[in-house]
Amino acid sequence: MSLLDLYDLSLRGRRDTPALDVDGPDGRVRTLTFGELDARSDRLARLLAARGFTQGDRLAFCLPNRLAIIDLWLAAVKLGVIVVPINVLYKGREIAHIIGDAEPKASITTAEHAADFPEGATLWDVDDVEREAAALPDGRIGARGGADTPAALVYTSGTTGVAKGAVLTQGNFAANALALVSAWGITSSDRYLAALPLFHVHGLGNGVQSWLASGCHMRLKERFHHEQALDWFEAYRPTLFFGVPTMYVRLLDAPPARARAVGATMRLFVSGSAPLPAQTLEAFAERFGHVILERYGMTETLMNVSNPLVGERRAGTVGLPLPLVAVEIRDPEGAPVAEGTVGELWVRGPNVCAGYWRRPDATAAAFRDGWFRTGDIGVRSADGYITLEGRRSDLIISGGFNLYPREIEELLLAQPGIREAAVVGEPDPLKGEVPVAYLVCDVAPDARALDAALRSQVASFKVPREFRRVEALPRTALGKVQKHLLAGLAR
Ligand code: MCA
Ligand code: AMP
Repeated sequence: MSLLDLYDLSLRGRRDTPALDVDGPDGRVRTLTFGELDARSDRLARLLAARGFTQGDRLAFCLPNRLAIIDLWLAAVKLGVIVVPINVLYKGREIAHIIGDAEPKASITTAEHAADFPEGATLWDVDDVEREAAALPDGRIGARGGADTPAALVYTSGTTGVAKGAVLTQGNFAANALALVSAWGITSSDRYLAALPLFHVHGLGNGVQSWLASGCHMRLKERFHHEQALDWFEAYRPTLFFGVPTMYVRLLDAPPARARAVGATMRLFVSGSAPLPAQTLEAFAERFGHVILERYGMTETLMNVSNPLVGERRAGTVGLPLPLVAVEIRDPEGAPVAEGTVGELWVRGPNVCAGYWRRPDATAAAFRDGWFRTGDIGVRSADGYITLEGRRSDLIISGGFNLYPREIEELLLAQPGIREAAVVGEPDPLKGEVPVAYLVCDVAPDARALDAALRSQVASFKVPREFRRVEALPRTALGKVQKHLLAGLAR
């Protein structure tokens, strides 16, 4: 099945129905129908084709949430072009890696982010592109792809400190959309408030795909602003919201009466990308009158497991496998473990990516006999609920954004006077975890200078909250740093 066939249920089947509200340049809300979105993306597809794009070419974007991302996503699907989303918080070296690896034919961005792109990258200003496309005729062009046609190359921070591109196909996005629409009961009557960034699969793979597959209405916000979020809920009266735990912690600041009123018109709050603390789920239920539905996924697999829409949403668990997704819990040798035994989650299904872009070694290491090794550690209860207990790698998730210590440790080691560095995640009530650095150095670390040096090189969520000096890093006999022992050491 081509993704366009699925989208056409909305783009053509609901042509005259209002589809999307965005903030217009004049500050007023602008409403577009599915038919208008179809025509806009036809025009953009025509422009891309005229500029030489054909099936399999990569088109990168580094943009805050705006209509242009919807246009370019649909245009790319229509042409079989592969979209490469780039986090707007990324700095020069992070962007240079993606551009060097994905080799996009062009990248669409704003003047603000253009300076962070490497020399030689072909950059197109988003406003110029939109203006030029608007002058072209609509009507479908291009080759509609199939289930195996790559649709996106989404970079995930690699354990080695080097991000790898997960090749997500049209079939992956379609399977994920259909699983979520059926599991979460999403219909054309829903109103989805979208504040997750569209450069990650939570916003792009779940939000945008569920919207297009169900033909519901979407209100797109440029980004989540916690001071304004409650006003958005009141103004738009959504029935559906997808967020990371940090957003739910922020929403708990809502005065009780306003929270109840928002809850009264909502149908479903979904949380994912990081663990939702049981206390947050309980406090939210108390305040908004809704039990948040927690689910689990990853960039490489889109969504795997979800608490049920109807039935018990069990705090601290991520629920049961989604339709068409098989989940097994296995031991380090790859053998399935007995029920109630902790092991690594392996998944298989039409949601799992085709592999890593130009990384046969990494692909071979991640897959075995069609199963994908998630690296997440968990346990399944007698009645099938899965609880995540940790990760095989030392991934840190801060506010729903992922970082691997190794990348930051390498940058710290390049700073003068630092002899050894270890970065670990520390619990934080708002962000879930924040990175902190333990340093062996010649003189007391200058936190401000280190902060500034790192901030110029990596996204702000990767910069350690604190720099703590230690005499030595605790190591095993084999020299591996024992990160769990670090917290007691700082002086
Ligand atoms: C955060 N910042 C941003 C954005 N988000 N800047 C521009 N655009 C954004 N979208 C920056 C702020 O400028 C600030 O930078 C810092 O982050 C904290 O911002 P603040 O407003 O204080 O944020 P908050 O209220 O704490 O909320 C943060 C957040 C953000 C909005 C919840 O963490 C977020 O959008 N998280 C979602 C990430 C996500 O979509 N993950 C899914 C990955 P400074 O520090 O310089 O001042 S996909 C995944 O994990 C799998 C597949 C899955 O299961 O979903
Ligand atoms: P990413 O690399 O951005 O795709 O992040 C995927 C990772 O986020 C998964 O491998 C999990 O470790 C984590 N994750 C996603 N959803 C949840 C959840 N509900 N609870 C705990 N961890 C989660």
